[in-house]
Amino acid sequence: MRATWDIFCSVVDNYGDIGVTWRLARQLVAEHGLVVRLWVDDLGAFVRLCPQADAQAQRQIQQGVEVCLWAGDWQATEPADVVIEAFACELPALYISAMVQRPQKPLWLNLEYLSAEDWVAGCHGLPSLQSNGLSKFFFFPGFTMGSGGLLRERKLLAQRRAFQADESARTLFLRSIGVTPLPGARLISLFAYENAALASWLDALAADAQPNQLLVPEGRILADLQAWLGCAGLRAGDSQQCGQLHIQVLPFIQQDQYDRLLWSCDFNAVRGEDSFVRAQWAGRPMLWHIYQQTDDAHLEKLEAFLALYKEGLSADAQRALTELWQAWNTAQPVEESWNQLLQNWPEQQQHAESWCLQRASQPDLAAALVQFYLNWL
Ligand code: TRH
Repeated sequence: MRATWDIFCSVVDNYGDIGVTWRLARQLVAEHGLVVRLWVDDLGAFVRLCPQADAQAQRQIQQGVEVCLWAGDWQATEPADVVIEAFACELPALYISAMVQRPQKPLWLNLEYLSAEDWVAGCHGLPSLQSNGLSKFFFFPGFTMGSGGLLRERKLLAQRRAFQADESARTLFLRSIGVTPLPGARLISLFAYENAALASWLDALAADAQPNQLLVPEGRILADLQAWLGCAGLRAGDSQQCGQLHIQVLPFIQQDQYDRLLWSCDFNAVRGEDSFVRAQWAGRPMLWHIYQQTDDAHLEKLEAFLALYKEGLSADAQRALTELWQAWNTAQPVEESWNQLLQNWPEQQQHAESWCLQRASQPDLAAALVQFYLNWL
């Protein structure tokens, strides 16, 4: 009998919670043949990522995953063999009671947020005994061997490499989302939260010696973009030219298309958790807008990632990268650090590819979860 898995996702905000759990659910079905239910408390957010889904359906099958509405009034449900609460969301009390009563107890996992901090490897896989007698295990995604790894589909890198080696595939894809690559232009994607540093980056791109083509999926950064352009009401499809900078607003596209956008670009500005990981699999230089936390806890996470990522870069390249990422995440001007980064561009490109390859030598997160379950049995 195939093992059954329940994944619980509470959408706190934006698209990271649902983005990660939807990706994981699909991979567990497609690559491990598991029976997966994804419980989501906000189908509206899910429909944004999976437009063919029905925002009203209590239950529906999408790409082999049973997507269920996690409603406030929980109906009795037989728990699965493996239960994942994503990002410490709180499971329904009735469901937990059913887990306790199940003759064969389920494996209960808390899938945590991604962090490069040192302590992650020490906490990954640890059990926490609950008052009801069940153990809940902490499962930490991460960048180093002792962690749970990163979400990466089996064929992802082969697909990415084939795509990047095929200029016509890139052109065709870009055309399918309404983009015509401008000759000689550096292609950049921009996905970020509100960011006061944006104006200084746009200034630098507009004053550059090389043309820049900036693609901006609709989202939270648009207000800053409009403020810089001095316009309002920007929508998908709109474009503007300012000096050497051509800006185009894109619609929010599906995850697979977004991957192709990242693969197509020379540089990707990403945010949160999932787009950040996908940019790493693109093997191209990137800029991370980390999700802001109270007490600036996110800045420590940023430093922890930078410490890992910059290993192997020359001193100049390290400095440019660090200064750019720090300025971007503290709303400071980025012109200088951006221009410095351009000074060691080939090195940054090579480094992005070798970072990607090193991370890909670790087991992926879905495979690590399955292995964890098998070891636990
Ligand atoms: O949207 P995010 O900021 O999400 C999150 C949440 O805020 C969450 O609460 C927080 O804890 C976490 O970040 C760290 O960023 P993220 O994680 O990159 O998720 C975006 C998802 O949207 C990702 O799966 C990629 C997808 N996406 C598309 O499918 N199409 C698009 O056009 C774009 C721009 C993104």
